[in-house]
Amino acid sequence: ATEYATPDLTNCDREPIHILGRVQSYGALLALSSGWLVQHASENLSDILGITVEGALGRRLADLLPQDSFARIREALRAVGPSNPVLRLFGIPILGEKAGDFDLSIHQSGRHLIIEFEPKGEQRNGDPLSQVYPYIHRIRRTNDLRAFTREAARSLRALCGFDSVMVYEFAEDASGHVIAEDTADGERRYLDQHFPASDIPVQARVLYKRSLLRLIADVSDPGARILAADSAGNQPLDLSLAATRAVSPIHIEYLQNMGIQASMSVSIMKDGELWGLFACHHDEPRYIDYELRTCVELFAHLFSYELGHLGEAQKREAVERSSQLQTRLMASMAEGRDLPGSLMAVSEDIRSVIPHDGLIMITDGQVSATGVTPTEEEFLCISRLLNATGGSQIFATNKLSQLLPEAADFARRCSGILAIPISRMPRDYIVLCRKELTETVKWAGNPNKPVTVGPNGVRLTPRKSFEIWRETVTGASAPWTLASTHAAELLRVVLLEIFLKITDQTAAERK
Ligand code: BLA
Repeated sequence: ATEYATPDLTNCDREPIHILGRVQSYGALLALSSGWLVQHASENLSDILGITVEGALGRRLADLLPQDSFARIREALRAVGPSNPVLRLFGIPILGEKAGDFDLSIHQSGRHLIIEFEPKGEQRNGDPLSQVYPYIHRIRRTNDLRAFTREAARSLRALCGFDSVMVYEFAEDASGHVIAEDTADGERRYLDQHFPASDIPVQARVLYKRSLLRLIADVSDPGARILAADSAGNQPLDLSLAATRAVSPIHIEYLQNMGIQASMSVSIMKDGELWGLFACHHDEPRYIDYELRTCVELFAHLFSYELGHLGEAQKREAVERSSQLQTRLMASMAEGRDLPGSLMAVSEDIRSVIPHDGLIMITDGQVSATGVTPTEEEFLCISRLLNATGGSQIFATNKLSQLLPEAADFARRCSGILAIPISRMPRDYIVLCRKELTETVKWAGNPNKPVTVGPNGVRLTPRKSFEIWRETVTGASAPWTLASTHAAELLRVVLLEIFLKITDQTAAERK
């Protein structure tokens, strides 16, 4: 068996969260051998199904469940396969001491078939499934990421009834950022806050690509151990896809320090990668049944699909905007302005396509600037770096001082540059500058809110997380996204064309 270190705050990435051997109290778990014999059972089996663990281990499933229910499970299992790993059955009647309807989640885990049972929740008002499409249509009417995610947070909160729903977007370095928030009391909690990569460690991010939703219904729930029959061997069960999996105690402490009692998160995927999460908080314990969770998952799935579409639409819009930019530049030059003058005149348009804090342009050794930029002297230092790196391609960095130690002195004003070569002459560039990220982002959480702190101390509080994130981004600007470098490439082509026209014109005038 693999050896795992005891998890602590320094080795979060190594906590084996998929084999912790516990379920949450809201569901019971059985693991069966290929011959339908019960090999593992969670200790709360009698609370949930009215069957004792001793009475279940080593028995056949068919002997434990009503014939009809067993038949439905066996029938449904035909649909399970690699492309459809988790089977869901809603409202299966089970007789006996705990008689009632149950929601079941069934999947294969290594040699075992895992079946989880959750008593069906109380009758809900309305039908959440009927709401999913109307919500998605509403989201579709928005056309920028902010409005899009805000609408999604609002819809998801209406669907799941949690006190607060956030949209958390991962950055390239796996840190994250709350880009939308919708709360029951309208109070802002974490909107615009950044958190370090370690708050959602790598093994969790990998797992969340396979298993899209987790509900932590009550942070004070001790959960139930999973016990094994003597014949089961001592390999722990892989619970990666288990709906009732109990989560990392370190994370539980984080949630307790946040002052919330229930948390649910749902993966948001884009281009096959984990783009972000819906993070839902509740100030009281909150359980929603598997069928409603499936509805939430479906919503997130459709949202992910729409997010992909939004990305495509934004790319088309960037092309459109750069052609408008070309028209505007040409018009400005036709009015008799030179290129630097014209570019300064359209700098706002450039900013709407590629967000930046300042713009510097160097042509024929002449420097012009607008916005927050390095000084001319500092810029000469940067241009030496640019000239040394070749020159006909877009060049972007969000940590200038790593390449240019002198830049540490003016990092606050300019940590990131995106340089666009603008003629076929070397050494002519437009350089877009970005301030250090920490200059633009401040802690916005309520400073007066009392924090209760658990055994691992303040490290597991959002405020401390924010400070740790700040340390990791000292000397860095917001990264240049793929969309930005793409737009810069379009701008480069536009400018090249303008240059060609100017050269043609001057040649014609000379004749
Ligand atoms: C998991 N951490 C998570 C999850 C979230 C966060 C959303 C998914 C589980 C869930 O739904 O609750 C983090 N939640 C946040 C953040 C916000 C939020 C940033 O609401 C911001 C508003 N966490 C730490 C440290 C460690 C750590 C220092 O802060 C490790 C030492 C671990 N977080 C950790 C682990 C998991 C986790 C191990 C996985 C839990 C699991 O699925 O078992």
